[in-house]
Amino acid sequence: MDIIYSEKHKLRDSQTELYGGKLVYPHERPSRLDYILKRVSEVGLGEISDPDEFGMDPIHKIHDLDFTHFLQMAWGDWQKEGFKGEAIATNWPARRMSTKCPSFIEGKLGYYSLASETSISEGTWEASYASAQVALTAAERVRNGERSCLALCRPPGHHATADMYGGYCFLNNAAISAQHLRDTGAGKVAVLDVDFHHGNGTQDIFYPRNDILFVSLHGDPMEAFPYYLGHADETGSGAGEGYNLNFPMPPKTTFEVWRKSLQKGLDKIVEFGPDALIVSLGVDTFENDPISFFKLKSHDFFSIGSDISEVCLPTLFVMEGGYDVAEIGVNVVNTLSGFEGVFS
Ligand code: OKP
Ligand code: ZN
Repeated sequence: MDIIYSEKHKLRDSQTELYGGKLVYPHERPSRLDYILKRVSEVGLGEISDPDEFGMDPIHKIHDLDFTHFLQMAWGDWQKEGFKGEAIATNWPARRMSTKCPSFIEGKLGYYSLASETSISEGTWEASYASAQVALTAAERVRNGERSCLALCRPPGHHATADMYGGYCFLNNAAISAQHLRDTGAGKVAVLDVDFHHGNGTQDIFYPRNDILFVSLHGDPMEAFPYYLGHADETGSGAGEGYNLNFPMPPKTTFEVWRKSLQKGLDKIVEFGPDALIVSLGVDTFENDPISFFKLKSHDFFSIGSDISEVCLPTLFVMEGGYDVAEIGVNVVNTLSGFEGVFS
């Protein structure tokens, strides 16, 4: 399987995540991709290429102009005020408050975010932009007839909405590539999100639409981030009714149980009959993931890959989460090896 990768992900190396009331070195860190690349070369998964340049146009098919402008300016605006740490949102337009966008950077951070754990730091925009180009390049490979391609995106994207960042995400790489496939000939696209966390951004972006099906398997939002979206009764709006499918699952869910949801999700995708499949690939369902609560084992990821391959669709894998850094390479590559029919 071909792999698209940009060194520019390293430009995002935030030093602070607000976690358990402390500022810790972020779970979403550059070494995640080093471990994936190491495993890719150990098993000879495929050839690694740099992304091509698609510019801002495909990004603006998904994200608002004022939001991407904010992301580009935020670190500079924050520094200009003389703040010493990284840019962290500490206030939001909560229930019954005004949704007018403030002019001061501290107000803007809350306006354009959905959570506080994700600091904006130097290079965050440049890495996020490169991450989207990686996804677009991989989408082009699949469009041009490759059976599958892996977009080694970092930062991840599935929590980002049209106008909000958070949950370690800034630009929604899966949504950008789904829309790109639509705009270049695909009539219907399915997005299957197997990351531990609900893909609230992708759901929100495509919620009113019937040309892009969104299916997500995740920790029940009653007990897991992003908390305020991802319930089973969220099925789409208007013309999009019936084109959003959530499988929230409880703490300690095993692969045996998780796989039954996967099968139902895949059945729905087959029934939908898309021209391409995008997999938001998070491996934070792993039993030792430090911030998640499912119990999947490393060998289970082979089966995830082979189950997905059985729907026989051109498939774009877009990297999302996975925070047991030492095992992330094995878990990602097992998934892709299973997809390719290689079990070892
Ligand atoms: C990003 B992705 C845990 C809080 C978690 C952010 C999690 C972001 C996950 N107590 N906060 O979906 O892997
Ligand atoms: Zn996740």
